[in-house]
Amino acid sequence: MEPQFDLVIRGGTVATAADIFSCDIGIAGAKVVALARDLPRGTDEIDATGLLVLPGGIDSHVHLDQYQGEGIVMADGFETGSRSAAAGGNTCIVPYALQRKGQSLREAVADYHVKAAGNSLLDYGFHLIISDPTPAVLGQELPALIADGYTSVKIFMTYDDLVLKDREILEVLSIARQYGAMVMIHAEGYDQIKFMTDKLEQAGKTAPYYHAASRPQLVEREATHRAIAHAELVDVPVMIVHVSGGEAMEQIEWARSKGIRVYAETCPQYLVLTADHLKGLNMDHAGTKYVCSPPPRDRASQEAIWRGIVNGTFQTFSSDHCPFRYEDTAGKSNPKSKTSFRWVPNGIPGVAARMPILFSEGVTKGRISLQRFVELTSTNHAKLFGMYPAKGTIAIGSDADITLWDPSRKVTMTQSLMHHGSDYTPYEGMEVRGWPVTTILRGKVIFDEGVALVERGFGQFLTRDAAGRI
Ligand code: DUC
Ligand code: ZN
Ligand code: ZN
Repeated sequence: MEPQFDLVIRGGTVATAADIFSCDIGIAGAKVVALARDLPRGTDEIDATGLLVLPGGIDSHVHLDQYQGEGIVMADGFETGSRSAAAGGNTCIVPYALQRKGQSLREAVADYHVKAAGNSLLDYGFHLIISDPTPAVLGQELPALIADGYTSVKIFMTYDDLVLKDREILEVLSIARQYGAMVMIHAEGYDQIKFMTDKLEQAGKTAPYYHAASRPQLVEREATHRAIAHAELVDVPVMIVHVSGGEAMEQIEWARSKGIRVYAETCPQYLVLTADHLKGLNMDHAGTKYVCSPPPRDRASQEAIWRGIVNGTFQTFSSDHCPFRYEDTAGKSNPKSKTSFRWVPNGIPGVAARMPILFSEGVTKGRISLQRFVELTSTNHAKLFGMYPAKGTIAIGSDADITLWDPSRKVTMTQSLMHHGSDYTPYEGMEVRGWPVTTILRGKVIFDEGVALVERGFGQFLTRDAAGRI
């Protein structure tokens, strides 16, 4: 008789956001079809004894092959970026499709489909970055794209090429409310950053370290407050992304106490890096390896972020993978970046390091439960971005997107384990305990013990439901 299951994962400890239990998992085709002890043999078998069996990681904040300005090239496209994500225990990523000023939003989406098609190892969707909310974008393109399953957008309160005026933010929020999209907001204020940057440069303070000084926490706090006020006025939920410290958190917590629906994301760099990393071991330019926005802060901020991870202020933990090469004139070492921090491309790689860092610092060190880890790294991403329950859990009928995790493996993180296109990792030398050993997407082992087992193109584009609530 033909086996009933194509794959049985046997003997592991299954953890979802809700539960921890011991059972086998029966997979037929791409789906989980049985959860029970002592399942009959499948065509293939994986012995997961001693391993955790987790929903595949979902990283809802990664940048791949994204336009960054003349002469700058992102270090990962969809192939290397998704491979790095798979190495880090992820099965699904949501990068950005960026609209350039003057460009139609549809055209931007089409461009990013071309970049991704046939390249991604992982399933993927796109958030829409709106930089030019013209009447045509707001009136036709955005509503149509949301209806087509692009149910989230990102908007910026800073950067010359991306910043929206307050009135434009309100208009985008209003469309999101009408059609059920989630708006992710980069909350740092344009004018304050410009003012500080000019003053620092005039004082000759141009080294990478001054990137952090040019956008102190109050810049993030002010913009977070303003973003929340806009959301309150329009009466629509928003997500404040890459929250870096206690000051923005206080705004978010205050808003929640008033019943305003604000979601919040944080990232590994705000747990394990500080602004001192931008000093680059006294080799000035090496500090550019850590330049990202918002910048990493200080120990007190790290503690504040932990508080938010533990107490529920944060719903998602994402990498904000935004990779550039260091030894590259199209990356961190572009000629202008030597003249001032102003020109250093903002972003660091982290899609492979995200889950190991949170597991090790959070679960292994006893700060958070395994269920909370699953919620922060997978389930809540699926819920908020319209992919649940196909993604983000282990349940009968869900996609068999599963990460086998060795909770006791000790690993020293190093560049070669990241499988990304950057020539460095900001987490070089960091010791972690707990590591993803096998990544399974729709029932197929795609990455095992450091080796990719599928070709590029295995990943499928996901149209997503309307933004969810948690
Ligand atoms: N914002 C991001 O979300 N990623 C990298 C740079 C930035 O400003
Ligand atoms: Zn951002
Ligand atoms: Zn980002």
